[in-house]
Amino acid sequence: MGNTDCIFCKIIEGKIPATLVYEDDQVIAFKDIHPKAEVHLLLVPRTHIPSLNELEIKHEGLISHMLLLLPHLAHRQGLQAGFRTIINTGRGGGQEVDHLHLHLLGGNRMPGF
Ligand code: IU
Repeated sequence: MGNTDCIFCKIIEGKIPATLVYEDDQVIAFKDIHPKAEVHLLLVPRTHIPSLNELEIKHEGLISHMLLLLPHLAHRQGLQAGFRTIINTGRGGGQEVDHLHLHLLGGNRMPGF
C-alpha cells in the first residue's frame, strides 16, 4: 500500500494511468506527462521514498538497481548518442513530486541546466 496522497504511488497502483515503458518488482518507468525533451522518462521506485534526503543505507540495492537500469532504458528509447539524468531534491532543488524519481532525458529539445 503506497502513500495515499502521492500521485506516483497512485500510478504504481494503477489508480492513475501513465504510459509505462518498463516495470519490475522494484521500479516502474513511465513517460513524463510534460516532456522537456524528445524522450523524457521518470524512473520511480515502488517503495514510497520522498526524496534523496530520506534515502537510507537499506536502499543501496534499490538505488544501484535504478542507476544500472538507466543505460538499458535509454538504449531501448533509441538514445545511443547519450542521455541526461536529473534528480531534483526538495523545493529548492526543483522537486515538485515528493516520491523519489530519476529523470531520463534525451534526443531533440534537450534542456540545459
Ligand atoms: P520533479 O523532479 O518533482 O520536478 O518532477 C516531477 C515530474 O513529474 C515533472 O516533470 C512532471 O511533468 C511529472 N509528472 C508526471 O509525469 N505525471 C504526473 O501526474 C505529475 C507530474 I503531478
